[in-house]
Amino acid sequence: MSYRTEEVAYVQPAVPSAAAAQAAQQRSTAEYRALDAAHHIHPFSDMGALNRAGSRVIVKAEGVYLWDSDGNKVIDGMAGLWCVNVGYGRKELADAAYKQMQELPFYNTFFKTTHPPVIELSALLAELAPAPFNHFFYCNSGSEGNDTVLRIVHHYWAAQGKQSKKVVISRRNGYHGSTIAGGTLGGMGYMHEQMPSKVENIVHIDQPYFFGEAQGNLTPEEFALARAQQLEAKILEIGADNVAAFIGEPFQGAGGVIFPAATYWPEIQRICRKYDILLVADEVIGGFGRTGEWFAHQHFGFEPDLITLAKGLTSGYVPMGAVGLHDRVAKVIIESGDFNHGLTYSGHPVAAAVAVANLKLLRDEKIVERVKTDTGPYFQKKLRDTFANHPIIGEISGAGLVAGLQLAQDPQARKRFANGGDVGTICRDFCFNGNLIMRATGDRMLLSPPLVINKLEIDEIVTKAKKAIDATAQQLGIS
Ligand code: PXG
Repeated sequence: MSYRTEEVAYVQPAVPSAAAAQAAQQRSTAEYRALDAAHHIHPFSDMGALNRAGSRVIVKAEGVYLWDSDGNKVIDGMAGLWCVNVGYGRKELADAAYKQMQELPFYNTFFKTTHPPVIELSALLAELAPAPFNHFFYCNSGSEGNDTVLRIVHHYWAAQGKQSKKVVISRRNGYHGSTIAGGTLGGMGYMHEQMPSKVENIVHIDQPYFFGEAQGNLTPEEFALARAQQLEAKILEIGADNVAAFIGEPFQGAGGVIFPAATYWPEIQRICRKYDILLVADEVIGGFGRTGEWFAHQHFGFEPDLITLAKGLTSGYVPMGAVGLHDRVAKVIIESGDFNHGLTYSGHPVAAAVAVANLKLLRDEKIVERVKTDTGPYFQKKLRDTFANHPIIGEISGAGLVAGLQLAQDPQARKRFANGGDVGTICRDFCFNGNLIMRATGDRMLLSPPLVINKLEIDEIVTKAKKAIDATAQQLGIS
C-alpha cells in the first residue's frame, strides 16, 4: 500500500448550489423539533415532557440577542449559561480559532512539549489574576476543573506526608458540576439521588441563604457568621488532621445567586488558616468580571489557595476550564514529582487561542471595568428601584451584572410560597413568552447578562422581567 497522494483517486465533490446549501442547513421549526425529539437527549431535562412540548430552536445570536427558528428576537438575560461574557458574534474570537486551526489545530502538553497558545494564555492569566496566582492547569469544563481540584488537593497533602488530610467540605445547594466528582461536591439533593456511587470523603455544611433559612431575629451578618462557623464545627467533628479543603462558590450561582453577607468569607478564611485547610473558590460563574471584579473572591475580599475557572474564560465560544494555583500550592506540586492527571485536551491550542483573544477583549475594551463602575451599578439600582415594594419580590441579591430575585408570598415576613418551584416555573415561562431569557432556580429568578450589555438593553431586560413578574403575581391573585 502506498501513501503517495497522486495515486489516490480523488473525486472533486460537486459544489452545491447556494439554495441547496441553505436548504441543507435550514429546516422548518417543526422538522428541527421532530429530529431533536427523535435523536437528542438534553441535559437536566424530562425528555418525555420536552419532546411533547418541543424545544425552542436557537439559530443565531449577536450582542445580547438570540434569534429562534421562527424569527423571534430574544434578549439573553443569562449570557447563555452564565458564560458569554463578551457577548455573541465577536469576530476576534472566530478569527483566533480559525487562525489557530490552520497553524496548529492540536498538540498535547503531556510528553515534554508545549505550544504558543497555552504559553500565552498562562502568562496572560497570571497577569490578570491576583498576584499569588501564577500557575494554571487546563481542562475542558468546570466539572473537570473541580475534579482537578480534588487531585491537586490530595497530591498537595500527600506530598507533605499528611495523607490523612482527605476530607473536602462543601455546601448544600452549592453547584460544582455534573461529573461524579462535581456532582458529589455540589450539594444538590436531586442530583445525589440519581448518583448511587459518589466520591468518597466529601461532606457538606449548610449554605449562607439568609432569606430562606435564617431563623428568629438574626441580622444577615449574624446569620452569615453562624453559617461560616458551621465549618469550624465540622472540622472539629472530623478532626483537622483529616480535612484537606473547603470549596465554595464566592456567591452560589445555579443555587439561586445567593450572596452571603460581608461577614461570611473572612470568617471562612480565618477558619481555614487556623486549621491548615486549603480554601478553594469555585470561580466558574464568578470569574472574568461577573461582579465587576476580575474574580468574585476579590469582591468578597478573601484569598483562596485554588480557583476553578471555566465559562467566561472563553466566553463559551469553545469549551475550556482551568485551575489556578496559589504560589504556595504551586510550589509543592512543582516540587513533588509526577502529578498523574491530564486530559487529551488539556491546554487545547484552539481553546487557548480563543481564551487569549477573549481575555484581551475583556481587558483592552475595559469591559470588566465598565461592569464595576457603570453598567453594574446601573443594573443593580434599576432592579432595586423597579422592584421596591413589589408584592411578590422578597429580596434582590447581586453585584455587577448578576442578580437573584426572590419570589415570596409575603416579602415583609420573609414568607416563601409553599409551591415556590412552580411559581418560579410560571414566571420563567412568562419571561420566555415575552422573549426574555431569565432562569428560575426554585423560587428565585436569576439574571446574568453578557458583560457588554448597554443601559438601553438593561432597561429592556428589567422592563420585560417586571412584566413577567407582574403577570405571575396576577396569575396567583396577588396584587
Ligand atoms: N462550578 C460552578 C460554580 C458552576 O456554575 C460548574 C462548576 C461546572 O461547569 P461545567 O462546565 O462542567 O458545566 C458550574 C456550571 C444553570 C447551569 O442552569 C449552571 C452551570 C452549568 C449548567 C447550567 O444554572 N454551572
